Amino acid sequence: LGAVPGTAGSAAASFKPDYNAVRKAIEDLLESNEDYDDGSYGPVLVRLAWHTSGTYDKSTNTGGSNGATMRFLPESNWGANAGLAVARDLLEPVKQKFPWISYSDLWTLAGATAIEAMGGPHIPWRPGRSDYAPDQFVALPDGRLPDGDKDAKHIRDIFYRMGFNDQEIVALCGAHTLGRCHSDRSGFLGPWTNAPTTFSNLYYVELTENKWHKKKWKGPLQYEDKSGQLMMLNTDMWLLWDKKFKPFTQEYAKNEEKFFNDFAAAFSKLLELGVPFPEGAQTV
Ligand code: ZEM
Repeated sequence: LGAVPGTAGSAAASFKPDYNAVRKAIEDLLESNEDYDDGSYGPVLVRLAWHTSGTYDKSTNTGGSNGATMRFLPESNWGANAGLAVARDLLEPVKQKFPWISYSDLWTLAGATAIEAMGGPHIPWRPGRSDYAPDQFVALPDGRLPDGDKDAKHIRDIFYRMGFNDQEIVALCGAHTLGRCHSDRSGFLGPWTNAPTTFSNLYYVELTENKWHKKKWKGPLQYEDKSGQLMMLNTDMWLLWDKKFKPFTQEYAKNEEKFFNDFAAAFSKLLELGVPFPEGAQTV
């Protein structure tokens, strides 16, 4: 038996962590509050898993989900992380019930579990992350996560830094089929699709088939459709405007199975960036 996170000594020899029980506890939370947003905490849990992982820089091997550094200032207060306390607080009772799991494993497992529970693909996930103590790490510089009002160059700067290619970028951004923007969090407003609690390829279908124009309002630059109900960020529009991104966007609009496979691979990779897994670590 390998090292079990959060345990020490001989007790570890007989202890077998039950990740299915943790998954079940996460699933039970998803629709536990019908008044929250569109009736599911799934999207905000996916965003937590993304933001805890998306700080990774491959050239310095810093950032990523290992450590769960978003528990601490200044990262907890980054503008990009506004609203994610909702997701962290939601998971706190699960951490109390299963104290042997690290926050970093729990947050990433919650994202993977939520994707599948909302109708998406199974996300291969392995345990092995550990949490840093507050005095055990150097705080990351702000600015590692993308800004929605920027262009294709910015998207590539951010995602190439993590080690992703153009196809993986387009696949990952399909997560915007889920959830919505909140004016009190990012300043942007509205959902990308009419089914924000179901994982599907609808984001690419809307992007390629709907008509998008700049929203006239006092808020930040964003696009809206004719109904005014659906939105796209500037970065979303660039998945259509950039000639290298566009073929992937079109392919995913036509082929949901291809999207599911590519998303599962890219999201699983995202959750593992920079994690020092023990040798032979297996998916659970
Ligand atoms: Zn998002 N995202 N994201 N994203 N995201 C928001 C919401 C959600 C960008 C971005 O600025 C924003 C990825 C990529 C990128 C999710 C998942 C993933 C919001 C709205 C913004 C502004 C936040 C708010 O107001 O609550 C940008 C610029 C991106 C790349 C260029 C990737 C990759 C994701 C996962 C794989 C999800 C699920 C949401 C919805 C959250 C919610 O609370 O409903």
